[in-house]
Amino acid sequence: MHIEAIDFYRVRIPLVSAFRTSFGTSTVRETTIARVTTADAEGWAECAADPYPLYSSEFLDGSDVVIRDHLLPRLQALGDSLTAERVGGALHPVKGHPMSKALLETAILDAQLKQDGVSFGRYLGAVNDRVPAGVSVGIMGSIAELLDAVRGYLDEGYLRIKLKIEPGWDLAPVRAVREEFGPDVLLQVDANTAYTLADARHLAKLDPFDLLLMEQPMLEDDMLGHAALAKLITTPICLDESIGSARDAAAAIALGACSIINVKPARAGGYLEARRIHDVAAANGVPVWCGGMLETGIGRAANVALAGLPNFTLPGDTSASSRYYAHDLTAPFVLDDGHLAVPTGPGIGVDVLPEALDEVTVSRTTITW
Ligand code: NPG
Repeated sequence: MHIEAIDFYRVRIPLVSAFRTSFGTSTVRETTIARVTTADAEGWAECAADPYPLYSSEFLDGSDVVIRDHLLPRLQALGDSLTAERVGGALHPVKGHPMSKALLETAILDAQLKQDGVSFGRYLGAVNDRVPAGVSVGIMGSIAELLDAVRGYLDEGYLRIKLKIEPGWDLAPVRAVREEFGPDVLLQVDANTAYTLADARHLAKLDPFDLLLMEQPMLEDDMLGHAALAKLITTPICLDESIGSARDAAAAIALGACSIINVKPARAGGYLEARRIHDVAAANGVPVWCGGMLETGIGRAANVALAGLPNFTLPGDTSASSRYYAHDLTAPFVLDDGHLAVPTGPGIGVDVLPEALDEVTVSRTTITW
């Protein structure tokens, strides 16, 4: 592939409501959007890194530097032999930085697929043309506020509710949601690493609430801790932050550290490794679901395509655009009977709206190849 230029847009997009997790509160989504230009196509992707290294060690300013000084030169060295499938190998010598690598690989893959007239879904192996949508509900100031939010999402048609939890906001919100909305609501919790094994007895108190899963209760490198916790509680453990590769997935499954995996392409360095995680999990009979990082329509489109693969058997954090944004950067993703449609056009299958992008762009850098 012959790349002519890559543009990087730093954008700041207001969220429709504040989103609080155990690692911080966001009111604005700040991220980097990349556009790869070739003679025949434009490829788009979105970086999942936040301005602060709180979810993972990556953060946006660091991502700018690693892309400019360490990743792009390695891709430029490939010349016209560059393909999306070669990105991972070319960037492998650079340790870490999966979100920055994913940004480049995904934008290049989008351009390549648009040139070839193939959709992300077809390329990745999606078998479903629509995917069930769940929603992630942040930590709130009160139980009443939480119940209002959950009621609103259920009324919109969301098929699964995920509650963010942390010490001090766990049993009470789960109990309240179960009492208010009954046992049939698909319900799960996400701790974003906020607990330790010393909390096992407390976390076991969630067992009677028949949760689908408990996501990432402990630190990302604590595979043995998760394996120990899995023996002490009956709620299935799902790993997110811990799973950066198919090898991590294989190790976690073999150790008994999880029985479900949240697949986030950005955390794994891109959609190709994300597909390998899916495949390893499928081979071991471990279901997966697609996570979210507050993506705009650009990242959401590719996630929805991935979520169409056969072993994505649980509803993902693939919510409608309106969950986060009043004005998305693409035509909005909308819920239809609790589902989102997998885009069918070439590449990510959605167009970026130039005026919407202009509106939220705070700076732009162009790299000519
Ligand atoms: O629906 O896009 C979404 C967000 C789902 O809760 C969600 N994401 O820990 O998984 C997470 C969390 C997150 C958001 C993590 C932003 C990092 C950044």
